[in-house]
Amino acid sequence: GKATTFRPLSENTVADYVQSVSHLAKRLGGSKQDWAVKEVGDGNLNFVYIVTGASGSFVLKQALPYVRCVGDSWPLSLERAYFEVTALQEHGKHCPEHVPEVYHFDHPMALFAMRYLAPPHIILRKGLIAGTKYPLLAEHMSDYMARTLFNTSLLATSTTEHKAAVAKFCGNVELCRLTEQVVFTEPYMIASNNHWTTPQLDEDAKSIREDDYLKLEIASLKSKFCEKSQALIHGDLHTGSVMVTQESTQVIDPEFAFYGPMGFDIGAFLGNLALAYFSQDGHTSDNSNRDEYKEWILKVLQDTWNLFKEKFLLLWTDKSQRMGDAYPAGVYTSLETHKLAQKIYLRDLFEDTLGFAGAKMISRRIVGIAHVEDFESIENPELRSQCERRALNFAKDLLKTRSKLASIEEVIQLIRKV
Ligand code: ADP
Ligand code: SR1
Ligand code: MG
Ligand code: MG
Ligand code: MG
Repeated sequence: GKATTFRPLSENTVADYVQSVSHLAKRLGGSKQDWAVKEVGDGNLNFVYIVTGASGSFVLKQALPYVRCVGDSWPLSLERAYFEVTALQEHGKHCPEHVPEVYHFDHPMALFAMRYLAPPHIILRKGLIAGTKYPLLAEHMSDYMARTLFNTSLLATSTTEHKAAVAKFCGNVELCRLTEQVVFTEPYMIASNNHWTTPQLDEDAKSIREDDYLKLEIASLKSKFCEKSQALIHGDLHTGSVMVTQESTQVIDPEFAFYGPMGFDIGAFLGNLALAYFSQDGHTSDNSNRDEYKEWILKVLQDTWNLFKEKFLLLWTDKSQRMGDAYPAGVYTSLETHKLAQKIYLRDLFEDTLGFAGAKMISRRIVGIAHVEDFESIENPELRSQCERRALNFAKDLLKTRSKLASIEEVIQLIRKV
């Protein structure tokens, strides 16, 4: 029967577990002997199994009480599975087109089952490394971010609802603290988790640890990350958390979800696009010219922000959607005040977005603990470090000049200048 205490599964025991949950077994069809189980987890934290039967399939994801890529020396709460499921369901309510459906949740086992995103779905980061274009990417990601962020903010909800939701997600403190540690703290000090392409980037890493102005920018972003309960954010929205085909875009892996600043999600996505851009020169060994592809990445970056802004404002302008306590209709009666409020809100959000984009790029991805395949797959360390240095310099510029950047087009100009 169903377990009531935690037990880690393996490829060998998943089928027994599934057999004990009749609605899951039914989804697969046939019986246990016909089911195929394959562990495919390539993330840093969890175990992911694809389970297929005669007439159906699903993905089963289980959290273990530690960080997978480090081992049991770094314990991590099993409750992350609960927060991941809760966020998938909440975001799925607002944006079912871009969030996989959850079929099953077993709280004591810290596991859940969801829709299997079958091939040709591929992790976006891998598609970007391969040089594949996704024509609907900006349209879909702007849709996902505008709807999930707007609808979980005080622009759409009452303070009663909002406070209850904030309180619930405060329980995800261990994952928030992991981000505080690896994004906002360790890259700016000597820490055993840090690593980089050495010796090429030794001086670059040192200059980050000695840049007082940069550290103060990071301190204010860290405060914002910890204090600003603006919306239910995904919390780990890099290009490894998005699966794509030419027609479909699906956002997975919101285990870091909590009520935080919207700019942390938008910045994570845009920052990771910028990392993909700077890594392209390391992926020309197949003699493919990536110049046109680099332009496409910049276009996605630009379109994603501009479409996000347009869609977010459209939601805010629609009276039937504007039920939140932040701007009571009785107070903001004139169209002019309403427009001014929107302008200021989006201006602040843009600045947060650029700050978090820079912080994410620097931190884990170049000098911190968790690097990205975009750069790691460049075998030649000279070439890799040149790409990484440009990304690092852009990120630093972004952090320091963001308050003066008036549009995403100016950000693109900055990228081109590095
Ligand atoms: P982690 O939390 O460890 O990062 P992820 O949720 O990112 O785990 O999943 C790890 C990998 O498993 C993904 O990169 C993807 O290849 C695969 N995966 C996860 N969810 C699905 C899904 N619903 N359908 C197909 N593959 C999936
Ligand atoms: C131990 S740091 C692991 C990183 O991988 C997760 O997906 C998050 O991005 C986290 O920062
Ligand atoms: Mg992941
Ligand atoms: Mg749509
Ligand atoms: Mg994860």
